[in-house]
Amino acid sequence: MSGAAQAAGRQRAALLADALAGLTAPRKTLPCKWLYDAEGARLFEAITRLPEYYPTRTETAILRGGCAAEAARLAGPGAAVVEFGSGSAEKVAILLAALAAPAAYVPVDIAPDWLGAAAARVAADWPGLAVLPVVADFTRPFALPAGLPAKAPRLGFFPGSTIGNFDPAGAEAFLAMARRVLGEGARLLIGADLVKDPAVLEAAYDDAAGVTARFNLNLLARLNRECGADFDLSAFRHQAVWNPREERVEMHLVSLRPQAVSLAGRRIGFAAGETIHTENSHKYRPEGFARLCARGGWDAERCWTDPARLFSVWLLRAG
Ligand code: AVJ
Repeated sequence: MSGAAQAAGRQRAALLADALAGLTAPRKTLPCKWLYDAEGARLFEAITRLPEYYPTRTETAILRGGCAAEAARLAGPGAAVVEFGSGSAEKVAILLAALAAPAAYVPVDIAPDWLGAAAARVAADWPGLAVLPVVADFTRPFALPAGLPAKAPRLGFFPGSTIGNFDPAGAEAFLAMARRVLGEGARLLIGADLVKDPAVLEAAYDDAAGVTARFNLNLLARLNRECGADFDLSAFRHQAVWNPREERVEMHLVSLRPQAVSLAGRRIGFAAGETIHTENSHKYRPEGFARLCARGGWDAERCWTDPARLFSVWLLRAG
């Protein structure tokens, strides 16, 4: 079997194990990382262009509106940029353009094929930049590539408010891990979505065109495709709710009727109205985010927001 086929088989086995654990628990859940197969990644790109989904365009405007330039000035010349969960690696172009003679770009992503494609694009656009991709789960400690110039100032990059997918303890653990991986004197440029009117938040995660609904339901289609499950997609509906106590938007899939689904020889029963919890997207208040960063070993050096205070971008310095 080819390496790619083996990797795909391992992925399917891990997906099935997570699905069996999550769907037989008293409160059904599926980990949000499984939302991003090829179809899920395509739907997420479509989400970032929706009128209701403000985070991507707001963060991009903040980066362009002086934030990237100031972060680049503070990081200094010859920096090595390490991006956690690089995906399509579009926003990093703004940062690379602002930096004086960046030494290296290290995109870290769990999906080897996208990582290779994104790395090749960046390498073609930035002649002379050492592009050193790392295939790794960025939520766990990993080694920086051996070819990284030892004296290059390290600048981590974690845009998109992806940190919001962690619960508070997981977010702190991620920050502490990033601090250890990047080392003494490092900086981290990180996006964090802000608490706001629940109507704005719920619309951003339940758009009128139904793209986010398709994104969420694709998780069940994926279990049908890859694990031989028999979910009837028309018997579930997408739900996005603001949880004010936890200050997060939750995505669920609601069973529209009593039903049973089969997965790997198991029968999984659903009551009418029972949900599968598929994603948390935590929102922050600036004071709370600064405290979270401090617990993870980082000092807030700068914070930028847009005029409507929808989104924030932070430059952190290793404490
Ligand atoms: C990619 C995790 C930042 O939480 O806003 C978008 C994912 N989910 N719409 C987010 C997502 C539904 C997104 N992140």
